[in-house]
Amino acid sequence: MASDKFQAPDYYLVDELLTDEQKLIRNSAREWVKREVSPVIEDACQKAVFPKQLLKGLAEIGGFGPYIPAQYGGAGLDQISYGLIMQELERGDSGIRSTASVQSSLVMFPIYKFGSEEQKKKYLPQLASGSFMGCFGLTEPDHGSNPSGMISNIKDKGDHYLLNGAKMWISNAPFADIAVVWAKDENGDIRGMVVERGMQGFSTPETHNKWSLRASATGELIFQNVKIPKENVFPNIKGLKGPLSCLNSARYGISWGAIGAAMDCYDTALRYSKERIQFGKPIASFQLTQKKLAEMITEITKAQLLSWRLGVLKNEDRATPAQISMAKRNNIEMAMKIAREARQILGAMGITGEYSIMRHMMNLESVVTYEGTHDIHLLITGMDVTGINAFS
Ligand code: TGC
Ligand code: FAD
Repeated sequence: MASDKFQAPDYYLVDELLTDEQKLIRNSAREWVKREVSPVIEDACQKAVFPKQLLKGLAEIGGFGPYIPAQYGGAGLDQISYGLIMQELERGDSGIRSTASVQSSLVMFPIYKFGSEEQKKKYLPQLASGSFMGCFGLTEPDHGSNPSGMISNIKDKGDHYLLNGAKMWISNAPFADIAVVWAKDENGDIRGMVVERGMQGFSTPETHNKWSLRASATGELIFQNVKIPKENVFPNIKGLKGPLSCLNSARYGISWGAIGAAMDCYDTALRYSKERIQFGKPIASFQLTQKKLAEMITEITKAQLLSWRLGVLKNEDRATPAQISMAKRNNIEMAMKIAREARQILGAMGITGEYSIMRHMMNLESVVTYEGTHDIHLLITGMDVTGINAFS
């Protein structure tokens, strides 16, 4: 890949809305991505391997559990800092952001929020340092948008539960040390639990042949009579609101992440358009190129303000799930459109791995689907404003 010349756009001086600490955290993540991610990501993506050597650095920049309190090994940061880290990571690659999102919002968050004191002490510090990696099993082969229909189940066997079922499309599954898994108990209540690699009957086959998120490892979780010690089940949550609360946190982070991908595409296209000469002039001098660039920076600016405001509401514990859905949906659609337009500005060069745009474009096809599809988030907004459920 060409050397990383990224310069972050900030048309409305959104930086002035950030605290010094937030800027410091954002800048150190930005520098780390430039130094460690950009030189290796294209190759990892082409080879479809997750660059595991990045895990230590990800932990050091606070990428694992940024808002988990320091007493459990987290960085104890606020929600805007969390969002900014996700933005910078996805500027590098959605797969790197995915790994951090899953570890932070889908593994550490539920253990912190719903776990026993013993579970918190056992897992959180190791997850924060990256010496333990986690994954999150909600989706099943026959239950994606509708997780309440899940068939994975636990049966009470006295001193332990017996877990059976399967989860599909699970980020980080192939290498995770632990999995936060959601399954129904004998009363039909959804329960959360920690399943550890090595437990008999638990396997994690990798999913191959993806055209998207190639630098992220995706797999299945298969449970065949897995003995789950009772102390591994979360004591403080029952029902679908457990996993959905985790999704609120991850979806919020993704709304920032999408801005990172869009900024990278815009910045690449802007620079290229000033350098590429056709008909004796830089292509940036043609009105149609300017229209594309002007619309991109407008949409990026709107998305920055949306996520920043959502971050303020999250810090005040006032952000609603429907507000989060709106930001996730809007910002990903924005990033997908910008990736397509930016790719056109680069002409044929846009399809090569010399530039990051096509990689972002392909990645965003997963991002628009996971954590609730584009249409599911639209229906969440529709239900919020009308009071009528159009899901079923
Ligand atoms: P519904 O009847 O509406 O709700 C059931 C209970 O949950 C509560 N609830 C929420 N609680 C917290 N946060 C939310 N966002 C919540 N939404 C609903 C609700 O109040 C109710 O509570 P209670 O106390 O009355 O029991 O549920 P439903 O079955 O009708 O489903 C609603 C729907 C469709 C919106 C939901 O199931 C949904 O969001 N579906 C999409 C599934 C999804 O997003 N899956 C993501 C899997 S994880 C993933 O993709 C990780 S990718 C990671 C990466 O690599 O970055
Ligand atoms: P379906 O639910 O079958 O939906 C197919 C289509 O039907 C979509 O367009 C959808 O919008 C539409 N649809 C469904 N219901 C309705 C309705 N009521 N009204 C209108 N339209 C509807 N899951 C995890 O649990 N953990 C992970 O770590 C994880 N990582 C992932 C990584 C990748 C790379 C991918 C691609 C997915 C991952 N997922 C993960 C799964 C993801 O959350 C699901 O793919 C997603 O929730 C959609 O489910 P589905 O693919 O089964 O699609």
